[in-house]
Amino acid sequence: MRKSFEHLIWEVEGQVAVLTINRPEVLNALNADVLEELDEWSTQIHPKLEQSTNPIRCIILQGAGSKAFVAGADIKEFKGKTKVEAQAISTRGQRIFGQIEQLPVPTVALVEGYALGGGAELAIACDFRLAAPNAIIGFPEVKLGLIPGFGGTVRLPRLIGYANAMEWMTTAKTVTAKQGVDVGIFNAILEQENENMLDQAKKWITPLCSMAPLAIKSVIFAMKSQHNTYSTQFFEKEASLFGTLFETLDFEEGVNAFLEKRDPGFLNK
Ligand code: CO8
Repeated sequence: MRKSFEHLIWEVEGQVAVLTINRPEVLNALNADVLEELDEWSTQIHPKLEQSTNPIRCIILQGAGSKAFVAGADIKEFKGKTKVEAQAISTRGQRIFGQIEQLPVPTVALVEGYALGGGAELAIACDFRLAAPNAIIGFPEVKLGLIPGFGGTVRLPRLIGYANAMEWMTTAKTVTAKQGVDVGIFNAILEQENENMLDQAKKWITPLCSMAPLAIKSVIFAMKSQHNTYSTQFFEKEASLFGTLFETLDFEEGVNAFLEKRDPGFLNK
């Protein structure tokens, strides 16, 4: 595997590996380069994790800094994209997040600060989600005249139920750590004030790392094979609708409003 990435930090310490998305100046937003690196990383790490000599028992995914896990896809790269290009990016992101979802060891998203849009979609492609006290998770795409495009419309309803998912994605609702635990999107809140979040996350996964590795793999495999019975048509529909919205005036207005730091005025066009 590539020794170093530009925007990803990959560290293995004993049984636990940590992948850090490292663009804190833009709240770890996923631009084309980050997606490329996530694609490379997830493709290359999978066969290594399958090997019986592999020491890694759990992977923690986090964002650099305490302000954000990932604040979504990089909105600054949206401008000027055609419907076809946007659909292709959506399809690619869906595939990459699918690769992450299919990794053969447990994955844990450590959510400090914002996990929004594509960031929330990355978190829900992981097996577990741990919330820092400042965690905020949600799907604000409709504020940009968009919908989730990296599998969110498919995965979220399975995780928090149809009605909740519908409400979140149509109202851009975001929830706190406590609300997120109540609805089941977060497994736990890391609440020790004097200890950093990563150390607490490592403690949380200790039971996972001490169980029989082959049994854990089998649980994951059994659960994922029933949970991931998504129809490819669902993803295709999401990507197609996502792309189509790129040709609307509401999308143009939503993105301009974000970039100009003002509220959007939508036209229904
Ligand atoms: N993309 C690009 N830049 C971002 C993003 C983002 N998603 N989020 C934050 N930033 C940048 C800001 O522009 C700002 O940069 P600058 O200093 O140059 O102005 C910097 O990060 C710090 O952010 P703020 O100043 O805005 O920090 P605040 O604390 O005031 O606000 C928020 C934090 C609430 C998180 C705010 O930044 C925000 O609303 N961000 C956008 C969140 C969002 O809408 N995410 C969803 C994006 S759409 C998506 O993810 C779809 C997934 C499928 C994509 C398919 C691709 C084609």
